[in-house]
Amino acid sequence: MKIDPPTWHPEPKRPDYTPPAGAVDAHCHVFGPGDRFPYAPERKYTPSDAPKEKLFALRDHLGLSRNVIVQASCHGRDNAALLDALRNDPENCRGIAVVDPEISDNALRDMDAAGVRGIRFNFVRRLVDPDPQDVSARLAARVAELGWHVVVYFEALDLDELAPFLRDLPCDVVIDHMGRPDIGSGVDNPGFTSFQRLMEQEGMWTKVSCPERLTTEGPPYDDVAPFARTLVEGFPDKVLWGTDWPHPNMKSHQPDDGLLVDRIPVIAPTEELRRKLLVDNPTRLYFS
Ligand code: 0GY
Repeated sequence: MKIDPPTWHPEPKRPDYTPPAGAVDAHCHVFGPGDRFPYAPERKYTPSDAPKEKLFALRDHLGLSRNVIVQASCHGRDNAALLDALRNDPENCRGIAVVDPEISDNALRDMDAAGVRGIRFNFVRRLVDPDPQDVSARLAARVAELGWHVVVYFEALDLDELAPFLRDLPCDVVIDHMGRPDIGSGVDNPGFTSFQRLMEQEGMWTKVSCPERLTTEGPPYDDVAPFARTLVEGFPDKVLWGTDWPHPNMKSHQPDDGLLVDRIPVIAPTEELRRKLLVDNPTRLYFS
């Protein structure tokens, strides 16, 4: 499989906005290096290596304190690269794994000790062949016993079909990238209204991340900001923020992570909202 060229900006700016102490990048990935942590045979893309050292250097450069590293589809259900990163900085890193439904209790407990706090269900068909919902529901019940939660990734068009499944999960649910709203049809579009209705349920969270992927205009992503701001203001205690570094699959441009940090005051216009988004909420979910 052809290796994608680097999808991240080679020299992100140093942000003008300074995040508060303890700020968490709650959505980022590590890729490889492939000679040590091979990519999954069933992967739909092969990224350039983006190892933990690069992620940690970026965290320092951006003025962030902690990372939640999310297993991406190119590593399938082999969480070795993720676990290696977590064990390298246990104080400041937590992880979201993707696991085989038949995984043993012991393997789950080992992951818990390494800092894993949830599993990801990916329903984006260009990335994976999703498991049946009943299989995923059984797995969610098992990890709920560890106090873990579920992270879900889906496209806005799949929301209606997935909502009953998500509502019934026996644990907190964190929805990636605002449920990938259709930015072109405006913040009042029915899909985004349904999404906010789902968010009203206790235990539903979302990441106000990925403007670079959702935008129809490009940087500085002014078209995406009203969606993120609506969620930050409407659900201030249930929103998380992340860079999505190293931006897998991005083809239109290499996002500047410094710019993504500079957009935080636009989507979270008060200091209190920013503290909740960057520190209080992710600390409650991942570090306490
Ligand atoms: C993201 C987005 C993408 C990729 C993955 O697991 C993945 O491969 O999540 C994407 O291509 O939209 O969250 O990083």
